[in-house]
Amino acid sequence: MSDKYNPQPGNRFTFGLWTVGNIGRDPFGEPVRKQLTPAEIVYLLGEVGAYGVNFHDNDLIPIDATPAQSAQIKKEFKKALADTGVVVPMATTNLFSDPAFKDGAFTSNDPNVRAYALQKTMNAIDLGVELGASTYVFWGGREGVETDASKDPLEAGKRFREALNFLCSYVKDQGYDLRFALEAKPNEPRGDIYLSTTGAMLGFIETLEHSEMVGVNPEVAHEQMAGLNFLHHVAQAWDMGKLFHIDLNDQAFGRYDQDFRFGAVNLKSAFFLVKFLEDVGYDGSLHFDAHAYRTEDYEGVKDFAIGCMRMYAILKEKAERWHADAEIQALVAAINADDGKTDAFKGAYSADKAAALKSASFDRVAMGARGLPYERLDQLTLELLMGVR
Ligand code: DIG
Ligand code: MN
Ligand code: MN
Repeated sequence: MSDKYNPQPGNRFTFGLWTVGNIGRDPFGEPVRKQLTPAEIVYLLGEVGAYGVNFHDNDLIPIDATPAQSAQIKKEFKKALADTGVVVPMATTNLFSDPAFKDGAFTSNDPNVRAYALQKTMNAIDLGVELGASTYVFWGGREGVETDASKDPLEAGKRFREALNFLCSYVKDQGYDLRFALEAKPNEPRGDIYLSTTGAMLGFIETLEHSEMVGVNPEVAHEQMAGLNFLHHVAQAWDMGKLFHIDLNDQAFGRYDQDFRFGAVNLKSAFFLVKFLEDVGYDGSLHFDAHAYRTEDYEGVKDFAIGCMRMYAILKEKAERWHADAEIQALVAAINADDGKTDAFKGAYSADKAAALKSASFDRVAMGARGLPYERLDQLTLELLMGVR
């Protein structure tokens, strides 16, 4: 399938090395695909038409690599970037795989682990900036507990804040053009992960010394696995000027973190998300933090990657058609009609407005009796999505 929905030059679609490079290991099974090198993954992304590639430090440089091995890997990776034109918009640190982080990194009860996590992150920030990253993601996969007997949540929050304040200062001290994006998840791999939703992250960011350089990286699956409306979290982040990055994928409610192909489960919510991002003019990376089914070979992995990008392009066109659909727009106008009777009360508070409002009369019964055509609007929206209008 190659048509106008396949990725076009100038797209902002990105994939992590760990996504299309996922070898299919799961808690109940061994890998099903051979490990590709970082350079081979870049060539694969170039072949499918992606704009960018992201990485955890150890996706690129193994934690036990020698300096010579590290130099060779970077040399091959940089050549692949140059050969394909694929760029590196985002980098992040793996603070969740090594056993040292089994009880967290920045929130670990062991001060040596906390210090090591800072050291590892500074080195990973240096690596990300060297390769072109302008956004740095923090996903605290191990920052949590299985039992609250093990850690004081207040102390854990203070440790996390201290680490981020230190790292923000490091970035400013180095003169890096880099912004931090915090990624929430409610659980997995820990029984409970601190700062479990994007909303919690937004509140936490306001407590940081350099909050202006810290935003969020919401992930579809991470709000949906908790049964939350992902769009509402993204809208709140955008409203606060904090939508610095976004992880697109899909997820069935009440399941482990499935990281499915974008739009593969919740087509309707994917549509409203794409419509929102396009309506507000979000111009950051469209990062597919997802991976192919374990059943796939690498041709199937390419199908997965193309499918993610095609789905976004198709839903973007559907959003344009939604805005151009006369019947839909007539309903939207009717829903938002304003008879002007409350104009005197709008805007900032004043004592006069309050007095006038307190003496105003409202027809409560008529307001309650008014029919709202949401069934028809939703049906028309779905019929547009299904291609019958
Ligand atoms: C999982 O959703 C996390 C890790 O893959 C990574 O740290 C982050 C970057 O998008 N997402
Ligand atoms: Mn995920
Ligand atoms: Mn993610």
